[in-house]
Amino acid sequence: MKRVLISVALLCGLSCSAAAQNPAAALMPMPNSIEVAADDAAELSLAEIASLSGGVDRNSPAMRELRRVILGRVGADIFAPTGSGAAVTVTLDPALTASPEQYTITSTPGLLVIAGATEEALFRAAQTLDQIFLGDAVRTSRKAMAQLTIADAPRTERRALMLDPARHFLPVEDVKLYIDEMAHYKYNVLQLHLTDDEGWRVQIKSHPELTAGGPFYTQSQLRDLIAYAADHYIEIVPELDVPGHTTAVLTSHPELACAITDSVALAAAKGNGRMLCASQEGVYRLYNDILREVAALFPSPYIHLGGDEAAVERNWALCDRDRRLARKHGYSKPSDLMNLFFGRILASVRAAGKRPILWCELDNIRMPANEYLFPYPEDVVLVTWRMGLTPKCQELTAASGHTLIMAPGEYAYFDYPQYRNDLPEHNNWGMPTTTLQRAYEFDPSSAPNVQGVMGTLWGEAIADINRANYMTYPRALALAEAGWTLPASRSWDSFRRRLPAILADMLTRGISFRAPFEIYR
Ligand code: TNX
Repeated sequence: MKRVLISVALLCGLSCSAAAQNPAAALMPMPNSIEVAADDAAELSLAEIASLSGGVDRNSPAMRELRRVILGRVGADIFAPTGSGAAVTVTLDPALTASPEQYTITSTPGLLVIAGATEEALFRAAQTLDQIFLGDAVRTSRKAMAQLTIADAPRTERRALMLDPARHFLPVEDVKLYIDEMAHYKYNVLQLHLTDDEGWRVQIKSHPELTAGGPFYTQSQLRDLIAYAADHYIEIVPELDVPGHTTAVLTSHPELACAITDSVALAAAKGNGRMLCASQEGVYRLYNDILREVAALFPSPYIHLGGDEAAVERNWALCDRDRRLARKHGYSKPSDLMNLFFGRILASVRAAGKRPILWCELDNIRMPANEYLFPYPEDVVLVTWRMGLTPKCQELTAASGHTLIMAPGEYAYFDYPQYRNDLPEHNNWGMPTTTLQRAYEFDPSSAPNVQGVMGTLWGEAIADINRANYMTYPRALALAEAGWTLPASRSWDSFRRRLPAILADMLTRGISFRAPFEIYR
């Protein structure tokens, strides 16, 4: 078969010329290698399916997804071969060792072969196939597919989005809609920020008082949600933020707050928010119970413990008990109590068989910030997030060997407005703007300790799932490509030309997004 290697430049050429429809016109994220036959006539007819082979479990979510995609786009049922037409082969190929998500798609006139390292890889391949059909609309309408070969694997192993149902609760069915959509773009992790000042959203059976104050997810709802995500090969990571962002837990447990008698000093202290008192045994007992239940509920090997924006100066620094405790340990500054606090909390996480994740905090919130807030234990995965501090977090984690997740405020904070004067005005605390093009410029780096990327949808200004989707898209498409595609196969020009077909498809699913008018010029 005669093939041409389609480079990104060529794809742009293809998709911006009169031939706007082609097999690569709606790929999102762009696969790392794609070859399309030069001969237009040599296409695979999918009007009928002759056979399905390969021995992959038909009941696996990956196979159900492949069936759904081919049935949905060309109307042929791979589970019900008709005896004539194309042969479809789906295999697990142990030779694909670059990543558990590595896959290949090969389409020749009589045969479609999909091979994956794992079922998860086959599910990712199904998304690529879906987008081939979407982009190549005219050919797809003929129930055909171009002759092509795709060989693909992700640049980074974890590509996450984070929802914040603590600030504004999001019902389970809405989170499922969010999962459906992110799966199209090969995201594989959803972090749920389950606790904050505004609410405690996860049922803890041994402590029903925690959820007395508002809507929350029951454990059985969460089990259902976790299984739903797993059917999309998406892992849910729970986050319980400590020791700051804890007004909700302190509402049901006021005895666990700091004891501050100096009201004048309190009124003058920096920061806001109440914190768990580091010297209260009850804090560690309560969180040990909580972490045991959360660890048993979520199959993820990780639990995120927050650790961000702790208002130490107006809590531990002024609390008589904490001051005594700091003196007893010979600590020179109140934030050194973080060592002791997380030493105990992380012990509960490890005892429950999980690995901790924390938001990376440095000794300052602005440059120069040249040290970690406290010496993070080796097994802690850090997330870089503060504006201006990501290069420093990269430098420190590369030196210390900490695994790093990239969620830099400059590119990946999707609660920030996408355009000047764009929404949200509701609860906007003076957020900066992150344009789509800015989000696209993010390069997560190939440093070996960088595990992946995360887009955050902090919920203060996100009242419901339609707003969450509006803020997420199309920027999360840019992030998906940053996390999946190697720099050599990426370009803004190619990305913006692939967007319209994807956005049109989102409309058919009722997914809100900001219309990125600036991509048309
Ligand atoms: C900072 S990002 C926070 C969140 C807020 C967010 C708003 C982080 C680790 N902490 O609690 O919701 O800014 O953008």
